[in-house]
Amino acid sequence: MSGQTNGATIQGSNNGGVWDVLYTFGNAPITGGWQDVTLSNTKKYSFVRFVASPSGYGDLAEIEFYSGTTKLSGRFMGSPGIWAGMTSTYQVSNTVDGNVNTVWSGSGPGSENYVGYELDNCGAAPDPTGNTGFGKQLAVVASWSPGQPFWSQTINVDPYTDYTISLKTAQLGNYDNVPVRLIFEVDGVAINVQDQTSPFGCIWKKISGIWNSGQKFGPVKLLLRFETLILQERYLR
Ligand SMILES: [Ca+2]
Repeated sequence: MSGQTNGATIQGSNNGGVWDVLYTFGNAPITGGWQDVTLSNTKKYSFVRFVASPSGYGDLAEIEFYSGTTKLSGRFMGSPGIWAGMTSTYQVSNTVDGNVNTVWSGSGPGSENYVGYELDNCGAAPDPTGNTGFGKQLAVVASWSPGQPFWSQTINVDPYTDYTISLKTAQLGNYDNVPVRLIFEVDGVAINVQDQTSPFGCIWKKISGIWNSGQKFGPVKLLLRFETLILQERYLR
């Protein structure tokens, strides 16, 4: 197994298509049992996987991914090829069945053999407090109903006053890279505080702007809604 592992990699991604190599296995002999590999990435990822070397078939008995001491979980992803078609013997899910005596082996050598996860909640859920700024954190689960408001609040304003309105946003999954635009409204009219979220999961982006109250005085309704931009994107193709 040692020779076949030489050149295997651990990779991370935030869209499931473009992958960064986080670790490359050398030719150190592997005598069986668990081998710990420490990853030095500081970038956060929503996908992680093991990819076989050019001569490798996978050949793993078990694999686990951790962030610190937290074992990561998510949607399991494994390559479909199975050695000699022995579905019940060498399937890729053997790598996560908790049994060190069951092994995965792909149908042929090379990087088409992979096993990993699309991680729940961005793996180690990203924490925006590392950024500058202050305020309460609001978690919103949005529906697939573009244009529908998903948050609103009535606030009291003074006339002809600048108000800074800002939020930080991240999608907790990849969602096929669908761009989403977040739009603030005041009393039903969109204001100039709006921008597109990152289409990639787990990437925080600040959306901020200044709204002048003009003649408005007293309570106004501040509302946040979103639009998906997939129709425009298709049109542009
Ligand atoms: Ca196993």
